[in-house]
Amino acid sequence: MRILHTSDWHLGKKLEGQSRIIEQKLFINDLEKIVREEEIELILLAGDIYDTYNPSAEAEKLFFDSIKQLSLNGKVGIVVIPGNHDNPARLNAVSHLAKDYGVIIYETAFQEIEVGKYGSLNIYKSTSGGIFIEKNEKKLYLYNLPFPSEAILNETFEDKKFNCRIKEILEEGIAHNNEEIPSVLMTHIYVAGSMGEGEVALELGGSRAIATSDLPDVNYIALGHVHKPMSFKSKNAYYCGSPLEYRITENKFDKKVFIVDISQSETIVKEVAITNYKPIKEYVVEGAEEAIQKSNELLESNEWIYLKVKLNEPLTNSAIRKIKANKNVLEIIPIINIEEKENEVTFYNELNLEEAFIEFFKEESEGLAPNDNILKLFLELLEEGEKNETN
Ligand SMILES: [Mn+2]
Repeated sequence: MRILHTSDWHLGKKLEGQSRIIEQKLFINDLEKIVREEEIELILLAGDIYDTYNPSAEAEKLFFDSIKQLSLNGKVGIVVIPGNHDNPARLNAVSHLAKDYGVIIYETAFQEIEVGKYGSLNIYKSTSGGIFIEKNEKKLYLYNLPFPSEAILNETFEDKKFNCRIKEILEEGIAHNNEEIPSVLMTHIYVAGSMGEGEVALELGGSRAIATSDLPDVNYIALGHVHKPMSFKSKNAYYCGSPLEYRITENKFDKKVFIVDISQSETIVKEVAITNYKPIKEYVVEGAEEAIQKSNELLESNEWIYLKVKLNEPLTNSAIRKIKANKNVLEIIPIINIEEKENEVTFYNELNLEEAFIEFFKEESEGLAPNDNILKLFLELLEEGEKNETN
């Protein structure tokens, strides 16, 4: 069977308050082209479909349009699991309508999907968390584990180590395949690949992790959660990553989806690079003038921009306005000349209030002194406070 593996769409996600919906739509259009050209039979969407628990109407509409579009109106099967960013019940709410398009949306772990026709997919047998899929005279067993929070699993991990419990769940889930057909696992989880058994950090970036050795031996494992494409080849396990750069730290690697040919005897994985519709860039300039010039230069460029500006004094409002005339400038980051920054302890009790305010302001703003307006405002407030005191 020919599978397309994608994850972490984060529909509705914003970058410094700016919408990414246009880029997300471009991605879906490109994905449709890939589905058609590569003759994909089944799409696995491994969680974090939305960015928030309460997605906007715009984000939900994009998801509904996307599953219809990518299923080629029911010719291609799609299986979806919730990630940690998704609201499982809300994601699942559309599942009855989606069924005719060949789309299966999981809400919880261990869910038993109703047997029957889903578009051109035939689910001929169903187990707790697993489905036996038949399509184009090819068969596959797919076990699905949504992001395994305690709420979704309906159990606590106090007595057992998280990774041991997940290992047990996955092994049991895969063992349901009692036919001579390939097994595929889809889940949304942290796999701490470099750690050996028994030394798995329970917490990794706020999420619990499992080790590579906790994964079962199957024909393919479609992982979601990590935004960078990664592989654990000994286990046929892959993170395809997110389709867009969602943070500046993600601009160091290509965005991908995976096309996987799975048969009983072998698994062939092909990486397909996704166009970077609007890259995130960082520029470093010196002084306000250069910052304004750079912003002007980049007016027509299709980039998200972080502008680092080396400064000796704060930018004026007028300079900020001129820089921000370029709507792609997400943030102006001041860099203060370190040499001028004093490392001494400030003894506030030796200063008058105005001096103390200036020192305090500098400490809070990486060495920048308050401009005249701020200082004036402070002195006015001070005066008012004194007046009130004497009243
Ligand atoms: Mn995630």
